[in-house]
Amino acid sequence: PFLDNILNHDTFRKGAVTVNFIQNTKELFAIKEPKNRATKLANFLGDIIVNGNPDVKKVDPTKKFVIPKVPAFDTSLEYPKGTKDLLTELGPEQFAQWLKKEQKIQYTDTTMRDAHQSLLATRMRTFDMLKVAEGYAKNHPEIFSMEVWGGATFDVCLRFLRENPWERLRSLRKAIPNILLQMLIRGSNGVGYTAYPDNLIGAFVEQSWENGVDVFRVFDSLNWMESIAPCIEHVRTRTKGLAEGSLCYTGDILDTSRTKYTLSYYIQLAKDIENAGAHILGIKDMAGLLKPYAAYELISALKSEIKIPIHLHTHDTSSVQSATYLKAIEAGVDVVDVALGGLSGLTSQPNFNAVHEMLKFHERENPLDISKLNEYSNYWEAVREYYYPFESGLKAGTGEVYQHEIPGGQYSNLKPQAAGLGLSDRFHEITKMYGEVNELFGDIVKVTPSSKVVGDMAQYLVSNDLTIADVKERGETLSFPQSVVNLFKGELGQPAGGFPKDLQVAVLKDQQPFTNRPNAHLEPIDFEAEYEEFVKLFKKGMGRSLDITDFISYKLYPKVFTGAYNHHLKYGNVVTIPTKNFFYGMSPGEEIIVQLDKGKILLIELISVGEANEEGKVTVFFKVNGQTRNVEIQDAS
Ligand code: 3PY
Ligand code: ZN
Repeated sequence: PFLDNILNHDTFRKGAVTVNFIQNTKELFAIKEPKNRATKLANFLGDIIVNGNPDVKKVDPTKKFVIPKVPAFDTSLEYPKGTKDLLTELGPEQFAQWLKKEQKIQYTDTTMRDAHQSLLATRMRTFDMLKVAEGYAKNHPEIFSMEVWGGATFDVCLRFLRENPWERLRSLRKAIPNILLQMLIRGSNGVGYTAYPDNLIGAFVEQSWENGVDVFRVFDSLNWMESIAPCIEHVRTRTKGLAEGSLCYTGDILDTSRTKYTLSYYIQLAKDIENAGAHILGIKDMAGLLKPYAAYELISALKSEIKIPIHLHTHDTSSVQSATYLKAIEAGVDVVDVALGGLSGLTSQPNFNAVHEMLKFHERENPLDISKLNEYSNYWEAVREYYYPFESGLKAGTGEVYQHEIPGGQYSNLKPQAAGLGLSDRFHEITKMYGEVNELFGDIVKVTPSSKVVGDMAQYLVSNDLTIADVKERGETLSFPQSVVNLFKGELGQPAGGFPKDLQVAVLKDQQPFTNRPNAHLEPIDFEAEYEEFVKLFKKGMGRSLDITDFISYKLYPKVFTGAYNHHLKYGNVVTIPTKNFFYGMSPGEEIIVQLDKGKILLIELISVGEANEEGKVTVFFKVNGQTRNVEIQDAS
């Protein structure tokens, strides 16, 4: 590039070069940004081609992909008005009243968050979402909300996809200005696995709103109001969005032998959530345990006990959850969560397209353009193929879920985790043990992060050939996984009825548990001073200046953020690489288009891949926008 700069410089071309030309001409040393970016991306692709994507553990060389067909839409068409416009017009309180009065059943589309979190280990890339976001929002303005952010997506974006989650949010907001965007937030645990200082959660909520979130589904993994209420308060005071305070449903209210999570337990919790200022009540059935008749009873009771509208979320792990929706709709639920056909069912949400058709000619029908909805389902069905290494392998609904109670979002992660421990062939032992560990822990609510603790314990026991009886008999001699120690110490809050005392002593040994809010033990963030430190630490930027959202990412996930930052310095912004190439590289002769910015594209063709030299370096030959570009990649094998 330096030589190019000299050759192309006006002074040089005019033949007016003097002795000090190089020394005095600063711009010769500037490497042009796009070229630099192109080189970085070529290095990234070269690395994937030579070494594979480290996140893909097994490649099927016979796998064929079909090109996903993006449903047509009129780009010049203005966005039809939707719920986002209504929220802006009415404000959150009146919006909630509108929702409550609305006769039509309302739909939240979870395709871009929970659906892929639950089926594909959260790996869906922004690239595939943006291809359809605008068209979808223009074709289906009747949708209540789209869940597109939060939960595990934040962590996975940075850790595995090397994307900036905030950039994902901003791009989706831009493409979907008319429909409410929704996120999932784990109360005091934010989008992480542990409690954070209150003022960090407050800033996170505020920035989420500023960057595009409208509906905040707030829950706590132990249904602990002391974690839910402060988060609702952040939404109410720092945003103009909707606080959807949520109760997590577990157990079975119809089973009179189970006396912990009863109908009256849920009614009390719902009242507490309403009193904490929620605009909407969420019922978060994360494992898909809410059976149809139980749903009828629960929703009917809540409808008469609370005033705010009710939003129901479930997972179709058993495959009977459309029936649950039917009964819930009959009982007057206001909104249900569904996923587009191609990414629905099993551990994901019930099928949007099918639920829509189920309600055709019903008095609460909310008619949408079904043929277009089917086209979008087909799009996701094709896109899903790119993510085949992340499928959980579950092929049919399972009645076992009522015994193990594993959340849908955890199920697809548990399999690779078990494989990582060399326990693939003992997976069903782990799921059975998961249920037994839950009993041992006193029957707790299991959802991120408490569900992870139960999973860790189940895997620990199976991999060490230990039983529940062993823990009961000689727990004090065992050294438990760190997450179990943290749970029993009170770091995730307090479960209903407290922890089983004997087990708590065995787990904690000589440590003392606490019973107040874990946040009370955390120093608040000193935003001014720590931000300054942060800017110094990451002063190279990422081709842009870092801002408060980057700082928040760093405070939530310091190591993961640093990894993503270093990846960015080395390879640039990889969000624009097509998914097939991001995971599987390129084949010789293949040409791809990479959109850098609006109107700026790179045409990248892989010419050939050389042999490794004595140092194990492989030269990969590309043509980038017609010019040959070679990169040297260290073969890691
Ligand atoms: C999450 O917290 O990520 C969940 O989806 C819980 O169900
Ligand atoms: Zn869920």
